[in-house]
Amino acid sequence: MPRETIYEAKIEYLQILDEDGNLDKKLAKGSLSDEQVLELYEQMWIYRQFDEIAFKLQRSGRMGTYPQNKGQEANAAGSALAMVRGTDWVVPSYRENLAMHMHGMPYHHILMHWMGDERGNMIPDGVKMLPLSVPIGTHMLHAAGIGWAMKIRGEEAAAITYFGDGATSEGDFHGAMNFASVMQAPVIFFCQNNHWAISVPTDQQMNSQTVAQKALAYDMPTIRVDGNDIFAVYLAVKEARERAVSGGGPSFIEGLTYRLGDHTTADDARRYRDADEVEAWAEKDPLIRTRKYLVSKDLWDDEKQELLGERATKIVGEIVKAAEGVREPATAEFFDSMFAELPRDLAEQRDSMRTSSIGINPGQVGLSAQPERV
Ligand SMILES: Cc1ncc(C[n+]2csc(CCOP(=O)(O)OP(=O)(O)O)c2C)c(N)n1
Ligand SMILES: [Mg+2]
Repeated sequence: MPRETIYEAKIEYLQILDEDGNLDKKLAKGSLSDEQVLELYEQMWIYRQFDEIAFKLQRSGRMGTYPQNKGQEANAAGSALAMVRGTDWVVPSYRENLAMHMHGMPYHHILMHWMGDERGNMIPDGVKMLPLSVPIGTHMLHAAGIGWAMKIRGEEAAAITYFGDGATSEGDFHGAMNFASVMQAPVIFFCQNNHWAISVPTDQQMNSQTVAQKALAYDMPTIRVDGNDIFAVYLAVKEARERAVSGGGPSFIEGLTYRLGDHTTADDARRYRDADEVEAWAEKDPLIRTRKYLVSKDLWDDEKQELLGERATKIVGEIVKAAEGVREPATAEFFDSMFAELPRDLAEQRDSMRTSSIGINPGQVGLSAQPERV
């Protein structure tokens, strides 16, 4: 009778660009070219200004709650570049605005979403993306389904879905992982481990040393990368995509990063986080290290930085103008965004401008009339 080890596993950690901007040339093979690094630096920098302005819009009463992405830009940028725009599907949470933008979602749509305008969730033609998901851990199932559909259709494409460390404690996460694994669907599960799920730190959220190891249960290739390192993120996603489109099934990537801002504008992280911890992670900022790298290669200088700053201010100003300048929606329009073809009961509600609960009681006031004041 045997009593022996029948399964052993290791989790790989990948860092190519350290926080001082030093690159491991050997590991960087197959990763980003100089042009791509420049592109990602500019994208991340412009995004950072967008994020800052979005925060200010909320603070000045011009927008609703907003979750800042500050500090997590490398995860979004590196992964987005490794996926093929218009071919691959992006199934986001709410901390990958830059990835959404790089795959064709206009920034002003993202602001409109947080301003409460449903039209912000409309995906432009040709853009393969689902609307950003605020419910935690629900949307990975959709990505698994999309991946399965692509496999059935024989498309040479993959889906990437993003979620936080906290989301991996949800049941639907495991449902999606299992399904994608059983179906060998071309899906990349990308966990942005930013160390916190609102006020709950990862070590209280789960009793796993890494998030990456959760994928072992589904026999998925899995890796933890430095999520503030665009080289590592890009390479890991590129390899996972190559595997997915050549029939190798799903992969898992844990991008280790840190949320430098509050959870959302409705939060004050100083109440539960040490200033020292935030300070230590601020030094690992993806923008700072990318810039150091570019400067060390003579690809960047103060003058270029100033020009980028001016460009970013102009671009973000136009984004805000576009979001605030959209025409007021007509009341009936909120029926338009959810279905390609409106179900009969909703069509009736739209035509009568009554919600079903109001509509079934003729004595009640419908939306088209002003309620009487009592
Ligand atoms: C289904 C569901 N439960 C609870 C919440 C409330 N909620 C919003 S964000 C959050 C924490 C998410 O943490 P994590 O997955 O690590 O993502 P992060 O915000 O850190 O990016 C929770 C519990 C929600 N939005 N949806
Ligand atoms: Mg988190």
